[in-house]
Amino acid sequence: MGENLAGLTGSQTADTGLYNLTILILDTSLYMSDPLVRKIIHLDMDAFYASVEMKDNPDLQGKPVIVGGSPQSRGVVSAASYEARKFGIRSAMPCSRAYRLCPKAVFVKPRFHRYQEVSRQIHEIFRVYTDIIEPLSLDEAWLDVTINHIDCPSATWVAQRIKKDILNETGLTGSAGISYNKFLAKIASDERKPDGLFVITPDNSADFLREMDVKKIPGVGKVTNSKLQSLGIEKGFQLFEKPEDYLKNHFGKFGHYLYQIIRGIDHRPVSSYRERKSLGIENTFKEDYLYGTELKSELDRLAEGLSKRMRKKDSRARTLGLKVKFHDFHQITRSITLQQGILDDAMISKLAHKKLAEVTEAEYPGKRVRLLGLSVSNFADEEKEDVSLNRQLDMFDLLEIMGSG
Ligand code: DCP
Ligand code: MG
Repeated sequence: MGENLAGLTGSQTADTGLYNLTILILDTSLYMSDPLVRKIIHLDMDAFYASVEMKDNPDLQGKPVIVGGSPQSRGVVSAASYEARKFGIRSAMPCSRAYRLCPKAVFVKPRFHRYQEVSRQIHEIFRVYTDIIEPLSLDEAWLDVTINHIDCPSATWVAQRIKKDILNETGLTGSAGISYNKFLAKIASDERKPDGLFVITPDNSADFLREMDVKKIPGVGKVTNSKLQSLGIEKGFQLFEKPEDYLKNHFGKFGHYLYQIIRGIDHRPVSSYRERKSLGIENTFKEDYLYGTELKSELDRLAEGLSKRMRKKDSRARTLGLKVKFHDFHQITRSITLQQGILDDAMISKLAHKKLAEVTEAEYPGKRVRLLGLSVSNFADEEKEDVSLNRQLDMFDLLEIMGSG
């Protein structure tokens, strides 16, 4: 586990007299893997907003669903289900045009709170495997799994597990790209969408990049793409043939980036500095419990411990997370976010019991529980950071990062 990696996970043990409660403080910023042997996963959810809407409302299953403005409005499409894409509907297209392409499409208003909630749930799953997580947007993140919490040497296997966990816990599919750097992992995740998994290894990256359309390179937007086209560059091998000075003359600093990236060179670390901390507490029991008096008092104990810890740190959080590990090591997480106000002691206890009852009675009845965990996140004083979580990677980010690398 991460405890023996300096800076990866701070861990303290508080003796309560009866139980040893391990308090985890996730601080993810200090650890970085060797750039030459990295194992990176890029995970991108499929038709994210639309899939969440379809999951929450079974009437929408199998239909062309468009999340965005109404057909009469001047709004644009945020997300289109894969069924809607068959009609040529894409994100950022005016809703009026989407309606003309498919009049029977169902238009749904976005519910950002819900997407944030699902995004947090997915991040909880990521954290089971690694603390080095860099979100790019609500539905997309890079994970460095070179060293991971389950000590698994295969990043592909970890990606499969993550995809499975996401499906089990949210009912949604995502696509994973696996490679030895961020650029290649991101390109890879798009290769087999939806519900895809694609690996680019050091052995096959050169062949892959030769055949790739250069417009897929992150940072190559419409303008850069038409400039590349006017220079006769559409495929990777055509970009590869150009000398660095030629590319720098035409694209300035971005030319250096293009020169490097088409050779599969990208030393940017997965940097989790944007990730907000969460505060958690968990306990593995000496014996496995069925849902009942013992389990409820264990949860009370955890809730008390967490509240105490929050007071000490003066934390004001909005999201409560529950982790349950069953006797067969199957682990699930559930979270709940307050629309208004912050979590107080009574609320933590009430919500924790509500979620535990849902999980153990409704979802997994009769299963024995081995571990319970409670955590809080989404701290009130960090609200502004939501903007950075939502931001998309653009050319300026890339230039900045590549320039400093
Ligand atoms: N989004 C948006 N406006 C855009 C692009 C995206 O509001 N122009 C939102 C809605 C998407 C979410 O961000 O559901 C994730 O964006 P993606 O680009 O990952 O697209 P999807 O997840 O919808 O589809 P894909 O399966 O291609 O990843
Ligand atoms: Mg997506």
